[in-house]
Amino acid sequence: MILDTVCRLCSSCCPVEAEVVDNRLIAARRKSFLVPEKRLSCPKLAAAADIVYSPRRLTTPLIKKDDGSGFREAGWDEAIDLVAARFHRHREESGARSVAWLRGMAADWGAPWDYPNRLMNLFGSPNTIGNGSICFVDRDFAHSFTYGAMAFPEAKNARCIIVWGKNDKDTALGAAEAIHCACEQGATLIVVDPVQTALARKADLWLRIKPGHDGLLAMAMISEIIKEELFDADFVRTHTTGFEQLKAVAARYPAEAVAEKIWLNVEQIKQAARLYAATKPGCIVDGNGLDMHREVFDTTRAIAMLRALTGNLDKPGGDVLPQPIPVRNIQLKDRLPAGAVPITRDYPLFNTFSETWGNQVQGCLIDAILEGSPYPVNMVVVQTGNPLITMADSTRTREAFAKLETLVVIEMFMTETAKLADVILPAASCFETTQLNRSSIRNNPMFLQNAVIPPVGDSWPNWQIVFALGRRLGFSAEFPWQSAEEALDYQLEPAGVTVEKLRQNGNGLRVEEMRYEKYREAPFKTPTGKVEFFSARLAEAGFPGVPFQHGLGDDPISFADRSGEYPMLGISGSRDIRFTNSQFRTIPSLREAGPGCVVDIHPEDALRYDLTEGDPVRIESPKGAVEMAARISTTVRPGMVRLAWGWGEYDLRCNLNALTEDDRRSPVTGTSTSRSFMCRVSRAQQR
Ligand SMILES: Nc1nc2c(c(=O)[nH]1)N[C@H]1C(S)=C(S)[C@@H](COP(=O)(O)OP(=O)(O)OC[C@H]3O[C@@H](n4cnc5c(=O)[nH]c(N)nc54)[C@H](O)[C@@H]3O)O[C@H]1N2
Ligand SMILES: Nc1nc2c(c(=O)[nH]1)N[C@H]1C(S)=C(S)[C@@H](COP(=O)(O)OP(=O)(O)OC[C@H]3O[C@@H](n4cnc5c(=O)[nH]c(N)nc54)[C@H](O)[C@@H]3O)O[C@H]1N2
Ligand code: SF4
Ligand SMILES: [Mo]
Repeated sequence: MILDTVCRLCSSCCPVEAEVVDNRLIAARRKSFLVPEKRLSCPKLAAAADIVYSPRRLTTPLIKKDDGSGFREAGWDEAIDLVAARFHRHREESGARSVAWLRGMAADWGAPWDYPNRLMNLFGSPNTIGNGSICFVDRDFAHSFTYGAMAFPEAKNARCIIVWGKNDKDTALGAAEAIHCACEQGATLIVVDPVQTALARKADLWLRIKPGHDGLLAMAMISEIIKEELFDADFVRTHTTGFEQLKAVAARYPAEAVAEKIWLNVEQIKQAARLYAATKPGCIVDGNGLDMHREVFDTTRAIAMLRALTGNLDKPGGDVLPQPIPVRNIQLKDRLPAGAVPITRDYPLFNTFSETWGNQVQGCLIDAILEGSPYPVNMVVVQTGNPLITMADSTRTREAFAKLETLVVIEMFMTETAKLADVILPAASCFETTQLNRSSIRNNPMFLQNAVIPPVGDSWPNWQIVFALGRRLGFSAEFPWQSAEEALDYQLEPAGVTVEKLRQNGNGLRVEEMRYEKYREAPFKTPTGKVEFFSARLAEAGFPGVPFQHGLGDDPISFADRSGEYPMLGISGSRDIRFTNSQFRTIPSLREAGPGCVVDIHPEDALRYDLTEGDPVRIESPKGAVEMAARISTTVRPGMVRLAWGWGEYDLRCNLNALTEDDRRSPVTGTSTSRSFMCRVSRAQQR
């Protein structure tokens, strides 16, 4: 049987066809607008059955033994009872707010996002925390403050594409196909990346920027576009506000003033600005390479302003504003006690810019547990995340999780985080779960993620776990749904769509026809109704009204101020197409299909540190040390190393976040500077 669903093995949410025989997943294939021979194939999807039926899957609830010597198996009733009892106990002892719920990226950010928020709001805790301060929500915030929503690039129809801190070939295959397609039709490609990625090699112009300094590049491009009068004067006059303020600030960042600081030359910057401004339509594909830097907010705002200045906003082949699906917000935020203050209280604009995102600064959780700041958290439920590996500063993170009185982990595998749990609730995989992902709510068309096989063992889908816990906590009226379909139909009611209808439209359902230049009919969703080059809201809150109005803060690279001892610049990079964050290294078909955990190092540095290909390398920062095998490569510059991301779960010696810090956060979004850091390298003892 061939069944339509959405793959959620990574955040790309590709629509796929699953081949199922006797309730068993056999294989799955990506759908695409391209003819089959041109489609990019995904090794994770090819290994879907190996992942789903991995002998390492958690298949029954586990409860930590009283003597601490491992776990014992339990039934769902006992496990949920125990979790509910702990919720009650901690609320009685220290108030509901001492219980937090931490969400990783795996369950998606769409319709299921509301479920734990609803549960926690009813319970009385404002502390449902996501990881958006280091993933894309910080960028969403910057887009939203500039033109009211996060625009998405329509690369397929673009004549000029800037790929800025994104590596779709390894991270988002649908988007990569669109870029390839446009390039085949002659589009100009500009890549901004400190690393020579496959796309950078193919680009008409590759800007090998200094990590973390993209904001200065964007300001220099704005400066050039304004100076040379390459902007779209009509659009700027009619649809924007604050142009004169932007012009004044940008004038302080001409290419001549910034080029050297950001490792580029003046002509490259000017060429990028001119190419982008003159080749219409153009789009900018911004990515996670811009996140995890302290300046992410202003950087991404400046990039957003480039889109508006050039009139590329909401045009075919430009950056299009979404037509979101009107789903019902079921978070029940009004049920939170009045005046409940979240642990992320220092980031009020970020906490509230969107109706649904809520709190996203996960570092605040560690402060609360370890320092009782702003107040103590004693119990955490971790769902679909592996913070011991994926949060900045692993040593501090581990210390915090070890200190918790109660840790509940909802997981598919026995991760480093799960090992510390008091209760582990086994979760079903994406092929065993029906849900509606953010990619389908944010914009048309909608694709349903369908349960195409039954849950493996006694695992439960996330929705079922949250609903059952909600009922056990006394909220039966608020969690009446016995199936994902019932809940989804309720959420989808305002859109006039049902799960059944989505199933009948496995190749995508449009609630609304695609429209461009929507700002001609309705104002931008900003306070002034225009694109805001200057934001009064930010200025009132004490932040720069125009990006980089007060200059670039101190060095955006972590530990940059350490003298001499840590001379190399390390970047967290190279997501491998075979793996998602800390996942899948225990799947032999994936692990054995390519290199292990490697650090890319330039031949000159290899010579300096006496390293040859495959040698074990020790990389140290003031926070800790890791060991990875040397891969000698000119994809990185001399003086810089790129560390493979996500191997810490498989081998703690490779845990990149042992090197990163969370001490200096973005004042606006709480983002940690875990993308780049100063470090030193040496040959490690042979393993
Ligand atoms: N230094 C550095 N740090 C980073 C990054 C980096 O590049 N460098 N990347 C950052 C980014 S962008 C992100 S998004 C975060 C990711 O951080 P996490 O969200 O912690 O990422 P994963 O390692 O993907 O962990 C997901 C976990 O969910 C489990 N899981 C998978 N599917 C399901 C499911 O359906 N239900 C349940 N309950 N569990 C499931 C998996 O087994 C896995 O253990 O890491 C961030 N941290
Ligand atoms: N295979 C695979 N796919 C994934 C994931 C995965 O772990 N593996 N994770 C998923 C998740 S959670 C996310 S958020 C996305 C992320 O996917 P992307 O948005 O593509 O992000 P990355 O691959 O982390 O980094 C993109 C590029 O940014 C570059 N870069 C690093 N620092 C800088 C900088 O300072 N400036 C600029 N301009 N570029 C920089 C890197 O060299 C890299 O080529 O991928 C998702 N898809
Ligand atoms: S890129 Fe691969 S793993 Fe990610 S959603 Fe698409 S098919 Fe699944
Ligand atoms: Mo992410």
